[in-house]
Amino acid sequence: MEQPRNHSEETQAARRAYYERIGSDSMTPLWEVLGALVPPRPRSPAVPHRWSYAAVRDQVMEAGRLISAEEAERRVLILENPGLRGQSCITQSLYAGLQLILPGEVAPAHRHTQSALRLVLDGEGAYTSVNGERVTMRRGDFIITPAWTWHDHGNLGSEPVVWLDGLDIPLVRFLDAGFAEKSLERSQGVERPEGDALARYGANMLPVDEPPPQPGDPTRLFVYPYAQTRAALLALSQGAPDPHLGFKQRFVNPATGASPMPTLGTFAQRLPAGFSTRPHRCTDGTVYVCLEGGGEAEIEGQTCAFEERDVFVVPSWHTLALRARADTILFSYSDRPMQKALGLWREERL
Ligand code: 1HN
Repeated sequence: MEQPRNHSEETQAARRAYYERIGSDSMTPLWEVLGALVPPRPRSPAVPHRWSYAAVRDQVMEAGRLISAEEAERRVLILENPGLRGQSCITQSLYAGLQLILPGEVAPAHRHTQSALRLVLDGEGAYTSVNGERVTMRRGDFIITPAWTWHDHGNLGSEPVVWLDGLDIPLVRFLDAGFAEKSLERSQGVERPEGDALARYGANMLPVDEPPPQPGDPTRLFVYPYAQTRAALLALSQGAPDPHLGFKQRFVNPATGASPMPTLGTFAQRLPAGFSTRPHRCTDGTVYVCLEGGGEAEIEGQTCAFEERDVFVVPSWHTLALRARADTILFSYSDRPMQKALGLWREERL
């Protein structure tokens, strides 16, 4: 016999009334949300997006006229994913921002449990100080401040300096594991000469008596100079490119082979002029920065052109194909080490 139509309406009404009653006891039915909670594949609310450096540079410089680095503590324009506005995120787990420091300014010393990376984009003469050692920031240099390390920045030069900050802020917020502390000193005292960490940890050697690092320890090497990265990528380019990635390397803690910091994976990639990658997708939503050259990123069929210093984001499980107009070098970062540690990371090469 056919079910009377009003039976199903009655059922629906009874269910809604039931949901309201259990709602007042802070409960809700799983069966209404199960599909969204356990999707067959990632469905990120993040969207692909590109920030053209040429288009935003004036706005970054305007911040320099409105607030000092000292007053701001960090004078940064956050790059917010258009699908995640108001959350200070570029992906669900990652933060990105453009930081400006003017000649003579200091961004005062502090430390926090969030891990940070810097990628120098524009200008010369700034330094960052990490646990008592300064490093001069040159264009393309990749510098890290691991969790709970003291850090401050200054500009001893004569031009504005801009870099990209990448942090694991959304992840640490999600875990409710954030601590932060301001130093009593504005700038850290210099404890070691510039270049000490690079010589000690970044030259295929370790101090003879130093105990081996524990898994998950951040690298003691905190600067990865662009000159080295670039030379390595160029030397590799004499071989055949990977059809999906071009010539792509990951940065490591040279003492362990793990990522420089436990939460952030960082990569450098060269695409020769005219090269197109095959489409590829992976579960780590990734922030790309174009250091040299330019081209197009096709993300889920949507084309986005990029030039030097542009930043673009590819959300989780979005198919990416890259095309290089000129010889191109890309830096990128993602949460891949966390996903790998948890057995979650997947990729698909199409
Ligand atoms: C931070 O410490 C820096 O040290 C930059 O330059 C951006 C965003 C949120 C929290 C801490 C820096 C930051 C930050």
